[in-house]
Amino acid sequence: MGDTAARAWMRRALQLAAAGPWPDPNPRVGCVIVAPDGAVVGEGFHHGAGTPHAEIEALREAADAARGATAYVTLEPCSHTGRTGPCSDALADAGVSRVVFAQSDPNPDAAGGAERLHAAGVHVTGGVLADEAAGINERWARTVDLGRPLVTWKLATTLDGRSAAADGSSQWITGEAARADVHLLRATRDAVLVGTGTLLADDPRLTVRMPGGAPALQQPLRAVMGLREVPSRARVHDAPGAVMHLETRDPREALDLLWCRGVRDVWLEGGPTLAAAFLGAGLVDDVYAYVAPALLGSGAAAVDDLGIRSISEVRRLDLVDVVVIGGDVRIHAVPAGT
Ligand code: AOF
Ligand code: ZN
Repeated sequence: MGDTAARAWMRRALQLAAAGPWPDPNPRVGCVIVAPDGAVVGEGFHHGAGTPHAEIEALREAADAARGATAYVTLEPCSHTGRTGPCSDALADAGVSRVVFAQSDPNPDAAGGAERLHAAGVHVTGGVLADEAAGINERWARTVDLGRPLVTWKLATTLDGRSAAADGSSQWITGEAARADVHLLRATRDAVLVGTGTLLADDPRLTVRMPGGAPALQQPLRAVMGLREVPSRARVHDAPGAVMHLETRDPREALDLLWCRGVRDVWLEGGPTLAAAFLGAGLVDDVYAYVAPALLGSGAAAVDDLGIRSISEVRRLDLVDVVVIGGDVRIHAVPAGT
């Protein structure tokens, strides 16, 4: 089998994988089953946690034609019984004679499928387009490594670093285009998190509202953390769907509760207290700062005291990109060294 052909089939499997959902507790995986005469007999991709794995979808379509065929899978077929059974056994039982996969499974519970297939007499080749496959599941792999959801902190400030005026009023520091951009980014996450302080002060809805009033494909979970009560009249209850109240002040505990609920990519819009708690605990993975060319001269910063007393202790971040949005600037940065 030529490497070029294997890569071409793997590209098709990667296209299928990309149709899967993110954020999700599971990775995005695609599978193509090809008969010895070069005919595609089955295709599938993983539709998210709790649904059949990509290989199972493709095997169902292939039925008897899987016998003697080659399966191209973007992730090493699993060896474990989780929400679904081991794909390595299903491939071997269906009589697939060769399995080509891209990325080894970084999840230690599921890894080992390659050896299992090999032991069952199936020819196995790994590492074909491994970097491309890893690329589409980069955020997923980081959540597996960290054992917690990723956290993106969003802040809006004036040029002089103020997020609220001296009287506490804080709405509309940035312009409409920047606010629309926030909604687009919120839509790429599976939870929006604020503290009870922000909830009581700003009464946010925490929903995704698309430009022009277009319906959002999916609304992130609305989550509020803190020990104060969430008033039943709060606007966060206006939209359909659940509001999760995380009754803790501990960011790690809040993330554990979200993780158990299947959340993997959190959009943090809390006020200065919550921001300081997450930053202080090293639990911020991405920062989006919207900076308006405006001055307040007094008022609160976006983050409370981080305990830094000297410039030698300054917390540096690596710049990812800077974009002008309407009359404001958006800076994306990540903690140095990530
Ligand atoms: C595969 N094919 O399409 C996917 C795999 O809880 P489960 O049973 O869905 O298992 C989830 C784990 O299986 C997930 O963490 C990852 O290691 C692997 N995902 N494996 O063979 C697939 N989605
Ligand atoms: Zn599987």
